[in-house]
Amino acid sequence: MAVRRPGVIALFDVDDTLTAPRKVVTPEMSECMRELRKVVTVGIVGGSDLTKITEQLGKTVIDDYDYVFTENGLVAHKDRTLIGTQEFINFTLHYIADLDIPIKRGTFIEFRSGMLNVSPIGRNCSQEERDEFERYNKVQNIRPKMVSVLREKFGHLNLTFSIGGQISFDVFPQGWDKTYCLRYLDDFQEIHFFGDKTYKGGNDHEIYESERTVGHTVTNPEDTIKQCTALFLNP
Ligand code: M1P
Repeated sequence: MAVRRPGVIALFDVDDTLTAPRKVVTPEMSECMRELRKVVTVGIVGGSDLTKITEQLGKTVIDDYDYVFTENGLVAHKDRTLIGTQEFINFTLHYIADLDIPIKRGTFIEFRSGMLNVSPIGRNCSQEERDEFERYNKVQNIRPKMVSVLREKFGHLNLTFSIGGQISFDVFPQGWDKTYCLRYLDDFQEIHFFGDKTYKGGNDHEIYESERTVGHTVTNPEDTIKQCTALFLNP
């Protein structure tokens, strides 16, 4: 019996690599993968979700590969078990379920392009409830406490937790913060950034601190006008 080579993984795209685009895997390819798995760890990484990948690679796909990364790894299975984001979501929803706060509404986790937005009260709350939560949070520190638990538990995922707005915080891969937009501004030698949450952990922090920007902390829109006037309009 062949011994698997330690530390070696063969990771495969799906369309046009394991199957014809959107088509079902051939018996020959399945057999090849079975043989390969005897000598190295084997994984797949596809942009589609698990339903579509299952249609192509078969109902037993999570049994047939050591790693199955669907949605580019947003949903990850290792040895049949969900790891990563899904584990994060399950843990976070349990945490919110156990939270003793006066009001909870729906949509506690919102999927956005490139980030998750987590709200202990739920994004379906009314404006009044939102204002109330903001006041409550300032005293009870619900968001910072929750972030510190999640950071501790999921440190290995290299996530950034960014507290902005009133009722939520954003979670995204490191580097996918507001500095991401700077790659489109290579033509500018001087980039001024204005934001209120420029402190560590705030969602303006990274771009405010960036070497490529001159950072300005503002306290509210009136302050923004004041600072802009002093800097650009009536220097
Ligand atoms: O722009 C700041 C934040 O605004 C919203 O926060 P909240 O709903 O908590 O007030 C969210 O869109 C959040 O993602 C964003 O960072």
